[in-house]
Amino acid sequence: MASAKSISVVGLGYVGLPLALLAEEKGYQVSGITKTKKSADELTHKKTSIVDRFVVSKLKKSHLVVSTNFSSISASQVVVICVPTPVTKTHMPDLTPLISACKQIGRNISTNQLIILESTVNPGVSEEIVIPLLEKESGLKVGQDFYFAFCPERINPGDNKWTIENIPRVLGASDPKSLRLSYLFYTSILSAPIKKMRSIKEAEAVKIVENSFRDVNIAFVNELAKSFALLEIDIMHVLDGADTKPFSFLRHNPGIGVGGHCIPVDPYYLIRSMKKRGFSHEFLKMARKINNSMASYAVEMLSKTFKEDGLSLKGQQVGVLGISYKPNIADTRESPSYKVTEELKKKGAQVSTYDPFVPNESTEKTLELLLKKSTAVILVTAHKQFLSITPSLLRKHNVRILIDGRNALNKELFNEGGVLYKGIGR
Ligand code: SAJ
Repeated sequence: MASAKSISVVGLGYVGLPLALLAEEKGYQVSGITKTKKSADELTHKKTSIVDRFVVSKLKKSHLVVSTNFSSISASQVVVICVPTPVTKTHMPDLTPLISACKQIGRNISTNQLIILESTVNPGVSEEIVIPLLEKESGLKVGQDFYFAFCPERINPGDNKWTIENIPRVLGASDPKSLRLSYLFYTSILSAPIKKMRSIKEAEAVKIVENSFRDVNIAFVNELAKSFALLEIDIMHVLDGADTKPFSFLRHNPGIGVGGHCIPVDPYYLIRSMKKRGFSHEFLKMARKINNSMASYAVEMLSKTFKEDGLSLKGQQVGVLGISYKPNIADTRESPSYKVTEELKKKGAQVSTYDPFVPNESTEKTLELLLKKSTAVILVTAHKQFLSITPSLLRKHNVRILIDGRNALNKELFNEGGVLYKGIGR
């Protein structure tokens, strides 16, 4: 790759855009390919909804050429595929964006090119779907005419410590030359260590394992939260205690649900692909069930709290604080806020929403306007702005109940301040 001068990045979202900007910073000529003319124009005019510090600063100075046209690929030595691999509403892996990109790439591959897949897929997809598609469309043979590697992305949106440049990576390839070329490419742009796996399948499995690990650990504390609530034990205090153990305990926190494009999605890739092979991932499925139950658990908690006052949730004005899935970013994918809103409406509540990072989906323009309209609020996303909410602010607007879906606020302060506080497991 030392001789490589130009690369193409297919898919310029949370994964592709930082990669394209980093490669440009390292001296590559980069052409970006995106799905719609609208997003191509926005990026060409240096506009993006991604709030990542690296992206915002680099995009302004970049000479990135962005189009929807795949023909630019033939002039690149390296093509990196970073298209989304979501799941459908019924949690089935949705490979259509990947398949459509591979068809177009296959039609534009030139010999000796290195094709790298970064999108998360379950073990086997590269060799059973992606490579055959590239070979079929191009008439070329992997390992001889072109080269292929899989390097799962590990972007952590909003994280300024672990960035695209310093997060360690794993790499798997279909043959020694593909492994060598892809290793050379990544070492030319990353400062982080790169672990060479023995096969593509192993590299595909690494990503699924690390995100399923997180999902099951979150489900573990979510189940504990439900049980400790009945024991009137504050789970956050218990986790503070467990966290004093300097080894073999990795803290996770209970919450109102698991959102994002990775954690709630990746386990389904393994669940679905292994079901086809006759194996049932009971543990992963149970973890998904527990995490998906937290939104209705929080709404049920609110309903019970009104009932304790002889009131019904039906007809109440409830404010939902936060739409995005994670604090201080605008990404709403798989956010539990949608389930919370749906469950509230099912129980007859009038719902207002406010998220400073997602104004176009918020029903209220400001926090004050939401509080004015609400008798109770549910915090779904621990945005910085919400951490400064005080009992007096809620009382000023006659908000009497606070469901803290992220255990982000001070329980004692609100209870002593005349607002009924309920957390998740506290
Ligand atoms: N969540 C909990 N409890 C926790 C941690 C997270 O309920 O203890 C919820 C969050 O509120 C959010 C969801 O889970 O709704 C996902 O949170 P996340 O911090 O895992 O955020 P992501 O989706 O940005 O995860 C990324 C992932 N990075 C990649 O997939 C490349 C993930 O692998 C990382 O582990 C994670 O960042 C991280 O460590 O922060």
